[in-house]
Amino acid sequence: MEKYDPAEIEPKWQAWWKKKKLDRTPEPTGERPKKYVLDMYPYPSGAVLHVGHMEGYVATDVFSRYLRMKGFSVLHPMGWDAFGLPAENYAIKTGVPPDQSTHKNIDTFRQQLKMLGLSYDWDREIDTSDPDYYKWTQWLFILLFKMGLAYKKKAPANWCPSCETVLANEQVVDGKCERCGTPVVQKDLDQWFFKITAYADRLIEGLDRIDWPKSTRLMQKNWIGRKEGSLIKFGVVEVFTTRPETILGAAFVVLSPNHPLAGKVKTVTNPATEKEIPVFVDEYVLDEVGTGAIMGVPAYDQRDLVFAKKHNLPVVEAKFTDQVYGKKAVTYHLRDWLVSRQRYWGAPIPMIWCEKCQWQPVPEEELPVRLPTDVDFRPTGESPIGRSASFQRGVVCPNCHGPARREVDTMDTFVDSSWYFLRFVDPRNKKEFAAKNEIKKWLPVDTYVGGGHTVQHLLFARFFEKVLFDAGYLGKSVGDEPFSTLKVPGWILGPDSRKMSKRWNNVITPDDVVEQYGADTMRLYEMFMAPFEVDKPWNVNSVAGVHRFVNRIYNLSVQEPKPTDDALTIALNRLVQKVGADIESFKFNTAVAAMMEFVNLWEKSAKLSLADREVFIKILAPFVPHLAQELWSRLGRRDSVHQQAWPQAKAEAEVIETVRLAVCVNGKTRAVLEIGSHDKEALKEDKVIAMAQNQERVAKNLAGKKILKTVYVPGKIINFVTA
Ligand code: ANZ
Ligand code: ZN
Repeated sequence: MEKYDPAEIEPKWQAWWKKKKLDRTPEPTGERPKKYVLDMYPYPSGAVLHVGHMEGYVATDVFSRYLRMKGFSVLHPMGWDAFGLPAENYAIKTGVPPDQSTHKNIDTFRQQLKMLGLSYDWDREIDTSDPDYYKWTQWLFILLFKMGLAYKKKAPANWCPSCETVLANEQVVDGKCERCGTPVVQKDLDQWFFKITAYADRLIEGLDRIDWPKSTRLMQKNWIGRKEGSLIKFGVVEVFTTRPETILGAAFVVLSPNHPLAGKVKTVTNPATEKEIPVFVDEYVLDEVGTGAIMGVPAYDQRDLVFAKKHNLPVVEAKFTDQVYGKKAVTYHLRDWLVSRQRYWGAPIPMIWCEKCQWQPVPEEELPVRLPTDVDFRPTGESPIGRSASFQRGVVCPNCHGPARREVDTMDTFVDSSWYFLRFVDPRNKKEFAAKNEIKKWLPVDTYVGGGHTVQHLLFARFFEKVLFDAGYLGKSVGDEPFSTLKVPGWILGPDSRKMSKRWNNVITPDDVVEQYGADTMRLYEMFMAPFEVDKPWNVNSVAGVHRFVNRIYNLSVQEPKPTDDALTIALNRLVQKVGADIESFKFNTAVAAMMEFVNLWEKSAKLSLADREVFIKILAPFVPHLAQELWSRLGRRDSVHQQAWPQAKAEAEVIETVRLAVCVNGKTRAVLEIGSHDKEALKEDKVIAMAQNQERVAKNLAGKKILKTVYVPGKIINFVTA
């Protein structure tokens, strides 16, 4: 027999599946209900995907293959989050247009995913930088504009001096640009915003209706930061407080450094005591909370007490008052989403400025507004598209047909990803972003898998879903939450337990692993290494161990089939149950461990029938699809193992047969023994005889007699012949 050779069998079966169009999405029906299993689509950067990126992709593949075998129609698509700064920065450095470098990267990523045998429906592939896609991103922008949810205003914006662009609040981490780490400064700029704050309460309320990790839901809730309290005027300064009853003790007012009145007002009146109190400016008062101004109540608020001590301010103890000053108010940490970017490689904002008619949306029939190619990418703080000669040619106001100018900013790439899951249900539609019946058929996404993006993508996508729901594009059955279940994979760390990075020289690529061991080993190892949600280092020895396991399966499978022994029958039945349940709850590692235990037993007994081999191969199929297909075909099957039904586990009692033994004394039945067929120990001859002699009626009949002969016919009878 030849050796297990993944380099030969993996491409062979991939080609066969492709020819058979196995990964096409079948129509859901009453008997074959839908499941939508989605990965967070990747950003095709210049680097290759490393093994850490693959964990989620392998998990959704195992899950999707399992669901298909369970009789579901599974939508499992893949695409590219293709716009974004790195491609543009690369263009600035090298002169290679972003369009070219991005598509080269996409080709590399696609090839890497295909190499792993991931069962995506490639007919549905989408690319957000394709005009057929961003036409609809622009259309959605206009929809929001028409709904009063998109507006332009001059506002202090987060500005990254290095990237030379504005950033959303969500892209500023600890005061620094999330991408390059440069401290962010505030700059007054005219910017487009989406009114996500109008959905703040619904974004909180919906969190109770989705099956997401608790920590993710909590982080979203805190980010939205709803607080109930009062707005109270201390002269010209309005403060926000959650404890209005403490106002008698308010001994000073503090403004945030960016408050418009900071440094301008020195003293105000406490409306409850009518006393003059001083006004300070300090960083402990945050811009984004309430009004950016507080009343300092050092007797009851710890932060205020610290501040008062530092500045030698009085600590006034006063009784709580129930008199009402000011008005009840709810404040949020969430701010409207700043979506305009002064960069090139994104979807142009489809708006036209006319002095007379102000902002007008580009008429739908003129979409997409294409990205011009006659552009010098170098960032100057103004949008590079502003320097295109072609972009403004012949532009007139859609309303009065007078002279007008296009908006030259592009959209934040998070706008592209806020609706891509909707496009997958109908990716080639030329007339709508997706047909209503396709939306109804597939949404919501049943299982969404990916890491990070807690308060960016995952919040923005929920916002879009609510807007589209309100606009009538999603029916009641779809609802206004896009992702029913969210699973977040842990990080795969380098062998040195550090985050994989070029800097540490600890990056492991799937390409190298596949070359050494094959895709099936790589897949199985990633599922085996640790629980899905936890961070875990790559372990070179464990990969080799998993590879030996795969080899053992291959070698066992070419042995002569024999009737399965009872112990193995029971173990296999348990395996069917366990692996199914574990896949459903994303406990892939324990599923693989159970398969290993089974293989140990199989090796020991070497007795597994043809039918039971088929069962075992079916269980392997979601994890090691190529090997399973190979073994399946070696059993003489001409069809695909991936189109078989998942085996049905039997109740334990049905699997364990009972061996009934008549116990006779001199040919007369005196008792019947019942022993489980799996209990090999109890079925041994000496054990059976001892048990038989101990039966009450047998013992009575044997009392005082000498046993001349004991006849034992396994599975049938024991006869004691006495003198
Ligand atoms: C007076 C007061 C008295 C307050 C008291 C609290 C306790 P929590 O409590 O976390 O929900 N606050 C208001 N705006 C702020 C800002 N921009 N930056 C920092 N702190 C701000 O937060 C609400 C409280 O945080 C508010 O109620 C206010 O202090 C403070 F015994 O007002 B309180
Ligand atoms: Zn006009």
